[in-house]
Amino acid sequence: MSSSKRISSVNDLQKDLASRHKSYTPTQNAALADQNQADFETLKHQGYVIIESVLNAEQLELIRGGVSPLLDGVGRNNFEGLKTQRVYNVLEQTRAIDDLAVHPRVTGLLDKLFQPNYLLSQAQIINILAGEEAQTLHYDDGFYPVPRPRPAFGAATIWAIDDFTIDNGATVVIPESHRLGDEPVTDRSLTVPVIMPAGSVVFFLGTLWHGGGANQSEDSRLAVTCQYCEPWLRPQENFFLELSKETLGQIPEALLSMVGYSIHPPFMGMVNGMHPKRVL
Ligand SMILES: O=C(O)CCC(=O)C(=O)O
Repeated sequence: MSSSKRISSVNDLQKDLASRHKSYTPTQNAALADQNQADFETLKHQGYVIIESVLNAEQLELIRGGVSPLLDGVGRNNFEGLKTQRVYNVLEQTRAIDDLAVHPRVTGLLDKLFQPNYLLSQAQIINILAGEEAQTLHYDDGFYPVPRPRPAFGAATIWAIDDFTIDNGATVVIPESHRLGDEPVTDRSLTVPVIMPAGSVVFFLGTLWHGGGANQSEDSRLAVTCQYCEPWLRPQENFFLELSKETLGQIPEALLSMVGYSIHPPFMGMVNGMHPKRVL
């Protein structure tokens, strides 16, 4: 350590190193800050918030054009969905969803929920085909083995690229279920469908019970999902092995931080005792 400052506690150490590696902080205007605050109030109460019509038709076409060619086989089990197409390792294959992953309506909420330098846990394309059955209800941060009720360690977005309708497989959620204890929830009568027009996003806490809906229509339902977690947890996707240097050179700075090129002070994420961005 080059600093001559005396470190007497871990807290000092955190402040010392964190001051050298600033967190990524997006700039905010007043209107956006008000929207983020209103969204956050709804999120805290319901466990989810629907943010309508964020993307315009042109943006939707660009996303559809980028992700549709990647759609291939269907899921390996009924949880992934035997009539559902899923694309993993999306960031290595297309730039079409970068803006969604770091959208200010999303990061505004993540900034309030998590510590600085929170991480992207995974990104996926989910295309629910006609005839798919309802997915098993679950909550997304359940693989962190800490008893409930507890704060959310993760959060998710599901972006509607097609309209989400009552019968085409719209995500279903159980309002306020983020407060429940450890007892599994299987009662589907508690669920409500997330009906929203294409270009909208539902943001929910990692503790909220939810699932993909049954697709009883004749069309598919295309969505992009990003999950995020606290900066001191292991993300689901191993971006260090997935993302090439070329990709890392192309993605926005906020996303670079989210895929692990950031520090949770003092040391989590370090490479050879230093900030991981030095490797690049
Ligand atoms: O596609 C959806 O609506 C939800 C999917 C989901 O929750 C999951 O696969 O974990």
